[in-house]
Amino acid sequence: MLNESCLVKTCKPSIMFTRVPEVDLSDPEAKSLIIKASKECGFFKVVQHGVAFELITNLENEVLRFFHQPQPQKDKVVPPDPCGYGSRKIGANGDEGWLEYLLINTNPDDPKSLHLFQQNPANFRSAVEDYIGAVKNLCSDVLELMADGLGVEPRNVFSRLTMDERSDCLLRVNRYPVCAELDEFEALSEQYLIGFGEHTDPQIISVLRSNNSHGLQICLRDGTWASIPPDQTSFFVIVGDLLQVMTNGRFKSVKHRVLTDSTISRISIIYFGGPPLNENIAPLPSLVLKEEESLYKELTWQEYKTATFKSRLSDNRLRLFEKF
Ligand code: GA4
Repeated sequence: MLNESCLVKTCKPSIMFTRVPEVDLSDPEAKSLIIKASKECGFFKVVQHGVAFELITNLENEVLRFFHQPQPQKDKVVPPDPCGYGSRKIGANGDEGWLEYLLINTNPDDPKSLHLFQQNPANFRSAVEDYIGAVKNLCSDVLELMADGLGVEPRNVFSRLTMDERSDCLLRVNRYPVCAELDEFEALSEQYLIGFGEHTDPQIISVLRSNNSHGLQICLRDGTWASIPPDQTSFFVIVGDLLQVMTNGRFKSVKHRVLTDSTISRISIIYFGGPPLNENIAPLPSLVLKEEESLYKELTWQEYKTATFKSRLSDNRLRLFEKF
């Protein structure tokens, strides 16, 4: 049965965002395009990214094999706290969505990752590790272009935070099943099923890849929801809360959500680049110009993360950092 709390009323059709900023990483203009997109919508697409398609399809196949197992087999993985296998419930504070997922700490020695890997064939572990290795570098390249484009030094001012061996990064794999009852329900009620409710990502940046399914939407600055056309060969970069703070509000962490695709199951794989837990996060002094004020106070990632995991998905968590 469809759960009413997952349904959202939205106007149909929501606008298709045909002008998604696109950045070719081999283009000398890449850094200025990234800066423009991060300021205007906190979201862009990366093409010519250098990640082998084979790494992506390998992981997608392993993930599908995992999700297609019988439910009791999947339930042998630890429940999400926050890492583990989860279904419908998102976080610990009452949010729900039409999905099942795996949340994995990118440090393979994390006890919960080990547990997950022990439950699954060796191929699963190597597919996860190879993918993380490649996307971690992509994340670092993008963060270095951001520093270059903003003119801040050193060049690794952002990327060192996600490349440290103590960096707190996550890999999330979501499967949004097709809902058979949805077509009829949509037609009757003009309501849509929420796969993953609106939220901003708390980390520095998130790097997302999905199969050829629809569903991802971002909230534009005027408050309209815009659907992102699928592109299974590219990555989408999402600016997170910590980057909004470090750039003193120049970059915007973008609100996004997923509505269920009524024709094919959606698989998305997201790498969340976060800093070490004890890292102090505050606006970079070189980005607080003389005539400007620092908009945010300093917090450690541990403090912000603890508060985040106590919040509801749609809460405005950045308020915790705000000075005024
Ligand atoms: C959103 C981004 C990541 O998926 C995530 C999510 C986390 C979770 O699924 O446990 C949270 C959500 C996310 C923000 C608010 C809290 C925590 C669910 C939730 C209700 C893994 C993350 O880091 O924050």
